[in-house]
Amino acid sequence: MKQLMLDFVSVTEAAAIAAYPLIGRGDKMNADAVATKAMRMHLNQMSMKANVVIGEGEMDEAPMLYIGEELGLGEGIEIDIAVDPLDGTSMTAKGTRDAMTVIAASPKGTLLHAPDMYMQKLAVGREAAGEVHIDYPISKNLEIISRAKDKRIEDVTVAIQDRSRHSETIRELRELGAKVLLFGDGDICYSLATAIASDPIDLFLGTGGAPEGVISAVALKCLGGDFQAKLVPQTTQERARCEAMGLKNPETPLLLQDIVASSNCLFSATAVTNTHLIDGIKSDIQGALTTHSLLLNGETQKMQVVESCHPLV
Ligand code: VTB
Repeated sequence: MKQLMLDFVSVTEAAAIAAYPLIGRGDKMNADAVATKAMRMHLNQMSMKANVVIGEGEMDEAPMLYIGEELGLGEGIEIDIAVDPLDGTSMTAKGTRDAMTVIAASPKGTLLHAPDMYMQKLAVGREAAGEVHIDYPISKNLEIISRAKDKRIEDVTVAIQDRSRHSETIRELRELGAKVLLFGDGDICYSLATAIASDPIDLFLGTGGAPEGVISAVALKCLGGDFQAKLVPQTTQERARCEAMGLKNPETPLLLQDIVASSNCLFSATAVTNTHLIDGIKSDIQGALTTHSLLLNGETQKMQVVESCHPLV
């Protein structure tokens, strides 16, 4: 896995560079298409046998990087990958913050194979890992975090996506005294922030995309944090898709080990616009680009911030 790390950074860098010209152009479909194409092209040049376990929808819905797609040169290490070519198609289109390209990988058979649908999520850093539970009342999880991090509940910061589906949770968090950081989009960035010691976010809660959830789980695993989830099928078709993938009771809590069963996992993200964690792509006067990526390795639990200067082409 370690040998694939730099290749994975190149994959997310290539996708981010492809999306860069589309910042602020109002065309989220095209931003997604170019990032996906670049990611797929690079993945197919890598010496590996990879299978997309969760990604851009299913084969009939998405032309590329769909669930079940085989990638790589078909030789060498066999891995599962979870992709979100652009966690932030709408942020890229609108020119707003927190858009990044993302990929996560783990040895074959160790990543959750799930449909692309909504997922309820919870993430915390190392201190409260294994202590919190997605089924506990919010008050209990806040107390656990407050004790584990030796801070008052008034000083616990919870990141949650600014959506009406979260209004009850937001109200409850405020009533309990926690600080609520509302963000527009891009929940991978905010969930992994819980495991970065210098970041003020202590807890991430909310319902968002399942691919983003599986990718976040890999990031939290790499950082020694915790991530728990429950799939939230909205229709009978979505429920049937869960069953077809072997998830008979989709609402059963998925603990970190159920989502990522190996610590030999990798995560790479490259910022397109400025994000909560790393800077977006910068261009010099001639148009040469500098990218910033977060590279995580579960085996060493090391976090690297990679700044790359790309030559003009
Ligand atoms: C979620 C979240 C993503 O879009 O999927 C969200 O996981 C979609 O939420 O990170 P809505 O359906 O309410 O728009 C992102 O924020 C960005 O892709």
